Amino acid sequence: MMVLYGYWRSSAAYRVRIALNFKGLEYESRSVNLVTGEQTTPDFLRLNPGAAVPALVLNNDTVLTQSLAIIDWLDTTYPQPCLVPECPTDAARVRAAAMVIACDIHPLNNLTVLGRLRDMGQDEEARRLWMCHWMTKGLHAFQALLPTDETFCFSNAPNLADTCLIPQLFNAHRWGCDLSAFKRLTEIEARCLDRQDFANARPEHQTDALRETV
Ligand SMILES: N[C@@H](CCC(=O)N[C@@H](CS)C(=O)NCC(=O)O)C(=O)O
Repeated sequence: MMVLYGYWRSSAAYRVRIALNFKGLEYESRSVNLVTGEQTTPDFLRLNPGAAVPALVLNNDTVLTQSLAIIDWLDTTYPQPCLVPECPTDAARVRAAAMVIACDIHPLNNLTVLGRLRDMGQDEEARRLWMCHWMTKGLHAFQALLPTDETFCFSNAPNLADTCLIPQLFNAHRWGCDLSAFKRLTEIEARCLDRQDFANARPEHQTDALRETV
């Protein structure tokens, strides 16, 4: 069985959990506690020298890293149901939206960035404002890329864009960002979280969350 190294609150790992569930694939979850620094232990660095989750270990022991690369591999290897449309133009539009989140917002909001801000003397509220600033900017761009008349981000079924959006909104709620300008996105969120595949991937339903929050 494939093994997913993740952490309940990691939005990048959440993307991969959604993709695995969406495709109905079984996997074993192993938790890497980012708060205690397990991502920097020699054992984990052998899996991902980038010291970040997710990492997916395949049945033949190949290790895949980077959430978008993992999802791309899943979509190529298990094409149905698809996460990226076949038409190259549609695919590029969906990937562009996903990249607003994974490449534009996420690197500025990472744990290492937050740690650096703290070390530079920024207090909790300043760090919260930093997080919300980049999320709000990115979510405006993301929302503007979407058609306005679809049930999910780009069509009547979720795809890669929804797979990235839902974890990003989890982060936005967690940091108390004002989402009043993103009605279309929060409506999509409600529809996604009504589905079993997305709901089962939710951070609060992961075993490491249950361990940490009791
Ligand atoms: N671009 C990477 C980002 C991975 C990443 O930064 N993961 C975060 C959790 S969401 C992490 O493990 N951070 C560890 C740290 O900052 O020390 C991906 O999409 O997989």
